[in-house]
Amino acid sequence: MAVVSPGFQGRPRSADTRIPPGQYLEKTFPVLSAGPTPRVRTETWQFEITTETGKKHSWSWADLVALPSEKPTVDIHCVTQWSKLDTTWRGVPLDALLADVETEADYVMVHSYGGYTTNLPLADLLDGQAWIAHEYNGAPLSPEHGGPARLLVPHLYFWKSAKWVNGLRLMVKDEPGFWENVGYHDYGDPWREQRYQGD
Ligand SMILES: Nc1nc2c(c(=O)[nH]1)N[C@H]1C(S)=C(S)[C@@H](COP(=O)(O)O)O[C@H]1N2
Ligand SMILES: [Mo]
Repeated sequence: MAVVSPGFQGRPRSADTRIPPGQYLEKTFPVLSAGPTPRVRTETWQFEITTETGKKHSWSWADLVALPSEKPTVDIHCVTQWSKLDTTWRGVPLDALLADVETEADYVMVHSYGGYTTNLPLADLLDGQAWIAHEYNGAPLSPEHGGPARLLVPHLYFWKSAKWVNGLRLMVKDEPGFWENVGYHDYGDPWREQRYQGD
């Protein structure tokens, strides 16, 4: 005889259905940085996209904030097992920055002030899935969370969301970034628990 535990079907589809496997709900906003926080001034800030042929496209801070921005509210998932729901940002969608970039490349290396790097497929930066975020919770993004601007790719583990971002290098072949080089996954889908290479 089948035993159905009471309440199973009536379980609210709330927070728990938005927490990927192996994650717990975090209410604070932890800071996770592999090194010191670089102090990046908007006066000298630059964002540069380099294609596989070496062609460069660059934006100053004034260029960036002049572009139409969006206000995504998204859930974020760190590989150290915390997830945070309904975080609110303002940022420029990568679609806008990549619109005039001609490329045959399928992969991207994201570069940051301070030397951090992370790799992901180009497709994961397109179609409204990723932003150069410069506000969090209605205020300028703080330095410890990646200010003045960070990448925000909420559908992948949060190590892909490079803080203090300053450029993208388009790659025909995938290459590992900072954490990927020491065993973290090249893609990092939290719903498939792609924490480490081979997962
Ligand atoms: N430049 C840079 N970006 C980074 C990191 C870093 O060490 N340096 N850490 C990554 C990791 S592991 C996570 S979980 C998030 C943490 O972002 P937060 O400190 O804003 O929570 O940033 C990611 N981006
Ligand atoms: Mo992380």
